[in-house]
Amino acid sequence: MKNFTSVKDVSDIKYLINKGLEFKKNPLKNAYQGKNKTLCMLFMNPSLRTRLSTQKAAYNLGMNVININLNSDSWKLEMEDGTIMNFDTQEHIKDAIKVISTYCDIISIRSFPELKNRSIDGEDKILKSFLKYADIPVISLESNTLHPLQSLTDMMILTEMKTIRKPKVVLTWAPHPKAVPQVVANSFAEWTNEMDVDFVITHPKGFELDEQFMHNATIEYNQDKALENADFVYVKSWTSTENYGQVSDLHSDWTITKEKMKLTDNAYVMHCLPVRRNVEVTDEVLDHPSSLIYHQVKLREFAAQAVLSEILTNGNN
Ligand code: AN0
Ligand code: CP
Repeated sequence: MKNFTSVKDVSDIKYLINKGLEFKKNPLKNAYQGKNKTLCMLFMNPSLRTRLSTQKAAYNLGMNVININLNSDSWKLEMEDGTIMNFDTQEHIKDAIKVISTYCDIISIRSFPELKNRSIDGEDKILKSFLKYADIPVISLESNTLHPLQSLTDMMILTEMKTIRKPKVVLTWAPHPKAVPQVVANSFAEWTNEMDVDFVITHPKGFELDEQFMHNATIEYNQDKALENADFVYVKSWTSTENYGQVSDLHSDWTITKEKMKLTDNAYVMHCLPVRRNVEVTDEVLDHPSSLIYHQVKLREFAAQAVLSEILTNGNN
């Protein structure tokens, strides 16, 4: 594996999931694999989990880490090719990427969508610039379109918590006071479609996700019906597709409550965090023993470690 930006970069998903679960058992089993190698972590947006877990994973492999908040710690970057740079931006992204490639061995980047124009966000221009100009492997820490480190973690959990029968996994939309990206939901769908599960997605009309990641998932507009007999309920808010980037109706009856969970088959609850408590999901659901939210946090470290270790092994092939 050279880059990690989508499930498409992974040739053997089961192998990568199991590699992550192996690191969970023994985080220091390859403690020197990354000795004298440097991971650069670039953030254009806030992060708590991705920053901590990826950095910790790199340390578990003996790597050095350089963390930069792009646009505040460095020069203001120009993203468009061919621009006459006599305005606000100070350095072209292609020069910045070449500089980082000179000093580091793996580059990782978080760049959220702007949520102004869905088709422009769908182009994932910043990540593509990294793939184009970097001379070293690239890892997405959540791009305009996908969040593969989160999704790999979530697939590790679906694997680890196997139910007796083929599990029913429900991805449900949830209310949020602000418009948030469709990225985590699309990414969860992209990966879950590779798993042997019964996959149902539920959301109000007008919140349709990206067709290219839906495959055979069942779309059910009635949340109660979708939740029936679920084994896993994955909760996430995402912006309306009809009114992209806007919150015109909170749909507060979509909050996941204890009553809604009674429709399921004692399902586990998952959320990537950060979560708006008592808006997306109630406290009693999030703090119930069947909530996996902190388990997801823990496994983020080992998902990132599996990815870094694979890239350290094969990234230059
Ligand atoms: C971000 C998102 O939905 O993409 C990050 C989640 C990992 N969340 C929010 O913006 C609240
Ligand atoms: N789940 C997740 O990626 O969290 P952060 O945005 O805090 O990194």
